[in-house]
Amino acid sequence: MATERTLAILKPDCVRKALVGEVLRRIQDAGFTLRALKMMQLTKKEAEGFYAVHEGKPFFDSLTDFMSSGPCVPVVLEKENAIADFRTLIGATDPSEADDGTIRSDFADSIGENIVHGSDSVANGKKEAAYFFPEHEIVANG
Ligand code: 3AN
Repeated sequence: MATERTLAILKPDCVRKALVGEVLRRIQDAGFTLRALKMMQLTKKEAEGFYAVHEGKPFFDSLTDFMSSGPCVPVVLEKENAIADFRTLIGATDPSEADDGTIRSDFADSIGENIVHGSDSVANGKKEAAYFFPEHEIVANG
């Protein structure tokens, strides 16, 4: 299997619930290596840019309000098969459908506020990582 990178975001609900440490612990216990990490607050415009593929959907406005409502923690993660393995670790978008023991099943309140984002393809992982981190802020080794 190929080594891949995924862009995770510990969303504003994760920060508000003081779950950043717990969620990072689970991510690292699952074998992911941290390549970049910071805390920042998206503007509404930046949230709209990040979720541009969802523009026009009924939840677009509430999603981008939520994502810009407080600090979040974007993280670049690396692992073999990172895209699929990360989505398995976090569980389904709707936490009520997420498998037991997944991050969303354990911590998320709703489909709108679901604790964590993970890229859905290698190509999107690259694009999303670049949305938050210039290349020199992504650490190659360690
Ligand atoms: P995922 O984050 O699991 O890849 P996407 O990409 O389909 O899910 O959706 C992006 C984000 O939009 C989700 N994380 C969720 O917060 C929000 N979202 C998706 N579908 C809905 C929905 N039906 N109602 C409210 N929010 C939604």
